[in-house]
Amino acid sequence: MTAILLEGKSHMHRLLLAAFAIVAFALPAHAQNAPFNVATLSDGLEHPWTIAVMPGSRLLVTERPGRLQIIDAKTGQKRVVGGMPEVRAESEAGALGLALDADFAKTGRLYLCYSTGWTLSPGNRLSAFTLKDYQLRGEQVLLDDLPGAKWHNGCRIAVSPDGHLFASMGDAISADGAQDIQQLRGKIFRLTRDGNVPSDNPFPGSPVWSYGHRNPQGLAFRPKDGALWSTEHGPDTQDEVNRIEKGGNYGWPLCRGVNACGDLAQYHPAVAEFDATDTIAISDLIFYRGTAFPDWQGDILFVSLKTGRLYHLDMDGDGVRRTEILIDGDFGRLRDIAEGSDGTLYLATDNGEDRILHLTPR
Ligand SMILES: [Ca+2]
Repeated sequence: MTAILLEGKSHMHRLLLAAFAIVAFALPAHAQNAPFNVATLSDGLEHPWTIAVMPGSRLLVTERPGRLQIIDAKTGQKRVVGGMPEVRAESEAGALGLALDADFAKTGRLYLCYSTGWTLSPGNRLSAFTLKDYQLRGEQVLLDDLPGAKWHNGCRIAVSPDGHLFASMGDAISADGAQDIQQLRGKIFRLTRDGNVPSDNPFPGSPVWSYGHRNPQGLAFRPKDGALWSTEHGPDTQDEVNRIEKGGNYGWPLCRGVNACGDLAQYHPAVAEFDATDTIAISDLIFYRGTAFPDWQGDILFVSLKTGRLYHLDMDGDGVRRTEILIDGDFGRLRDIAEGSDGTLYLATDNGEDRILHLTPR
C-alpha cells in the first residue's frame, strides 16, 4: 500500500481518512508510481482559490466566500486575516486571485482580485493592501469596474520578475468582447505596481497586454527567461496552455486550440490543448523551481477541476516533450497549486468541504 501520511484529529477521523486513501490509491497505478506522498495539511476550508507562500513557512489562502487565512505550513493551524473587503461570492466569483509583492517580506504589500456588486451590477476589482498583524489595511484600488458575471471572472494575478503586475480577466460570459481591445473582458493586463499603465504597453494608455481570452485561471512566469504563460478554459473541448506575448491575440471566440486559424491578426495558437474531444477544466499552473523533485525543474505543473488531475508537462523549450498525469481524480476537484520554499508542493481542493494537500518526496 502506498505510504500516505494522514493527519486527523481523532482516531476515527484517521480511520476514515485511511479508508478514503486506500480506496483512492488502491485503484490508479499511476499514483502508486508517483514520486510523492500526499498528506492533508489543513482541512475545513471552503473553496480555497489561491495559495501564496509567505516567508517563514506560512501559506496565505483566499477562500471564495470572502475569507483570507494564514495557514502554518508545519502544523496546518489556520488563522483568519481581518479587513477583507465585501465580495460577491457565487459560482466562480468571490475572493479569488492573490499575489505577494516582491517586497512583501519588508512591506506586507499584496494584491487581491475579487468580485464586486451583485446580480444587477456584477464586477471585479484588483486592489493592493498591506498585511500587518493578521489584518489587511489601506486598500489601494488598481483596476475597478472590471466586467463580472457568475462565471469567467479570471482574476489570477502574477508579479513579473521585472516587477510589473499582471492579472487576467475572463470574458464574463460575453464572448465577443474578448476580441474588442476597448473592453476589459477576455484580457490579460499589465500594470505598474501602483496600478498605472506602463508606457511600453502594446495599446497606448490601456492596461491590456494580450486579448482573445475566454477564462485564464493560471498565470506564471518561467524563471529561466521571464516569459509569461497561462492556462485557459476551453468551452467544450481544448483547454489551453498558452505562452503569452505582448499584444498577442489568443483567439477566443473565433479560434481555439493548437492549430493555425485563418488570418487572424496577431494570433498565437496554444502550446498544448487538453484535449481535442473534451475539456479537463484546467486551473492553476506553476513552473517548478525546486530540488525536492529534481526531474521537474523548469517544467510546468498544473491542476484541473472537473477531472481532478495534477499534470506534469516535461518541457523542451517552448514545446511539450511528454505529458504525465500524477494525480487523477483521487481528491476531487483541484483549484490551485503552489511551490513551498523547500520545493514541496501545496494543492487546494475545490469540493466545498476543502483541504490543502501537501506533496513531499517519497
Ligand atoms: Ca486560444
